[in-house]
Amino acid sequence: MFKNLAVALALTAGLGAPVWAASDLGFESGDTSGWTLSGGATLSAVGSYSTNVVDEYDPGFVMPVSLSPVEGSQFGVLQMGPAPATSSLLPVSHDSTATLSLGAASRYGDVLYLRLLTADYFYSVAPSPGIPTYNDRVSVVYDGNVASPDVLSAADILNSGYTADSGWLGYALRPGTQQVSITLTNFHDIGGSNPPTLAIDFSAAPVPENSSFALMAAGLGVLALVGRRRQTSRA
Ligand SMILES: [Ca+2]
Ligand SMILES: [Ca+2]
Repeated sequence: MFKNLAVALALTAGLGAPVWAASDLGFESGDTSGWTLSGGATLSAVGSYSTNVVDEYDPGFVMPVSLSPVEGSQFGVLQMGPAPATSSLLPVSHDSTATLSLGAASRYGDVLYLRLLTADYFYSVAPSPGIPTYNDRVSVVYDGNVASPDVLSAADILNSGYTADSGWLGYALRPGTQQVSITLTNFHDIGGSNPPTLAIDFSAAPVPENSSFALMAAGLGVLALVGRRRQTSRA
């Protein structure tokens, strides 16, 4: 019995080290090291972020937003690279991508938070009900599985009212996820660009502390001991 208890304690002792399984996603280190950027994307770790979201096609629209982290004291702000020049009257698109390989695979209960800021109402509302194809959007691909991304678009924001801010939306990370790739897509034409901005944060599933494991293991040990004594007294 004591041998079993010693093995159980030895096993649980090793669980103490990485408390947050995928903490780099929460930007708590205060930097963006580990992320790979493409398409001219810029990514900043910040404690707060304030801006006015504007719309070139609706000069009367100015929406101040002020963001705070969902979890911890830092979050990420992903912004588009410059829009390539175009003389097109029809919308053309460009992408900016940020990719992170997690240090430890995600676990059940881990949540990725995204908050999309975009006022690309021109393509969304005219003609009603809009041209969804041309919506500025963000798509998230897990472990290279491009067939099933999570997608959030300007139309999703518009559908919830006349706002340019999606609010923080949580996406359950699939257990075992080791790579997250986030792509912002901006549609623009000769009239303007109106690029989207994305805030990113993360909350990890709580991990039982070492002392809880030790208590649990000790409790199991007592139960085993009681069981053995009962067997012995019967014999
Ligand atoms: Ca955070
Ligand atoms: Ca746009």
